[in-house]
Amino acid sequence: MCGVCGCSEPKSTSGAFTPVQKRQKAGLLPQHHAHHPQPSEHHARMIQVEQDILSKNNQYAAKNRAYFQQQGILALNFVSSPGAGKTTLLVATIEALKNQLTIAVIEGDQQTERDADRIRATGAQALQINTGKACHLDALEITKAVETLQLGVGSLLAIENVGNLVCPASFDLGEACKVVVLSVTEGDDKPIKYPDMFHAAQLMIINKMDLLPYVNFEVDRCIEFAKRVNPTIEVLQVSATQADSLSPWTNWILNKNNLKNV
Ligand SMILES: Nc1nc2c(ncn2[C@@H]2O[C@H](COP(=O)(O)OP(=O)(O)O)[C@@H](O)[C@H]2O)c(=O)[nH]1
Ligand SMILES: [Mg+2]
Repeated sequence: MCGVCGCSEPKSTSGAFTPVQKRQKAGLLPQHHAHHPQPSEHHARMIQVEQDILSKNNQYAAKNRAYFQQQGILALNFVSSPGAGKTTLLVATIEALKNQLTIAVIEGDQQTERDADRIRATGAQALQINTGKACHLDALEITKAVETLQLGVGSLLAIENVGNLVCPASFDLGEACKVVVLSVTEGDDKPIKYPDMFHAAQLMIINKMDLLPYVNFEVDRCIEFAKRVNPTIEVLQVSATQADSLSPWTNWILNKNNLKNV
């Protein structure tokens, strides 16, 4: 649960203690405050904090975008729930395109260097950002990562966001577009359950198509749901583990890469 973006305290519906209450009981937070904000006051403050965070983020995102445009770098922000296959897809994409395009990757995970190691095994540059408690990457983290990476003019920068279909939708990183990866094992109703993410994305990749015969997932219904929240969303169907299924996706990238120079 994110401690940064305003979604940090869940409502307890079961009567169980919320995380704040647990920390209060453990003596890690004060139990009593001199001033208890009224719910409306608290809500207004939360909105103000969220607006301040997002406005600051947008300033860094605009700087990133200007830099990417100036350098002819195509930056794509990959979002999905954990395990949808983002890293597998990126590894396969690098293998498929490495003779045509220089690809560098920024990896976002709460902990570990595992995904960056998987990318580096292909020979591509990768920089891991561990977000700790936070459930998304922000634009300043990308600014700093780009200062560390040696991105060539005209290269592709793939940003793998933290696995989460909620918060990364709100954070512009300066990317050309968000690519949402949804695997068939997650259910075809995710676009209407997490509409902000599917609304924010330009492309939905339906992944793990090889598993379609074994799961209850209707591709047409999924696409209809996605278009309900985002009528212009593009859709591709792939299996990241099957290289011969990837050409619609690699063509999409090459086309996007050419468009940025128009
Ligand atoms: N069957 C199948 N498994 C896949 C596919 N893509 C990814 N996986 C598996 O899904 C799991 C999670 O993949 P990963 O790339 O780590 O997901 P991420 O958390 O979105 O980066 C791994 O066990 C992958 O091997 C696919 O197209 N088909
Ligand atoms: Mg990953």
